[in-house]
Amino acid sequence: MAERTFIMVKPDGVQRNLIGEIVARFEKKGFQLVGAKLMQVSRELAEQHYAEHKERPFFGELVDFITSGPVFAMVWEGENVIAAARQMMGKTNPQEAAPGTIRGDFGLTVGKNVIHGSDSPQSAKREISLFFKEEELVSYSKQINAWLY
Ligand code: IDP
Repeated sequence: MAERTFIMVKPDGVQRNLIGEIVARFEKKGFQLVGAKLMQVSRELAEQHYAEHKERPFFGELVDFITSGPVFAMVWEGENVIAAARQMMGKTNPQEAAPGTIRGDFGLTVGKNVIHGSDSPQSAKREISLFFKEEELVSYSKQINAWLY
């Protein structure tokens, strides 16, 4: 099975009407959407999602921000999608993210950097199962794959 990653348009991206722009970039690259939903993240889910940052001074802000409004959670599939998505997102701090990347094109500050994407196969697996039930993910094949692979 092709690699899968967890991608989330954060509350700032949803408020700024960037869902369509971000989905379009992943579609045009050739990746395949296998699950998506607009949702309100609970504090419990936010704390689980950001567990690795629990000891950081900005943990409270992180949880406040990700629960401040709806997010658009997605699972994308394709060859090397975990690393490719990180490249498409750009560096964590939008001020260091290259133009052409999502954070480079749409972000200004590290706290409101528009998008989250899993940083490894382990975190992809963990985050997908935190946000999605197995039956919410759809496996299917597309004819266009013959022109991509
Ligand atoms: P990533 O989102 O690029 O994987 P991480 O280091 O995992 O970056 O940090 C998670 C999120 O925490 C970032 O996307 C960013 O919004 C936020 N963050 C990271 N560093 C800081 C900081 O120094 N101050 C405030 N927020 C931060």
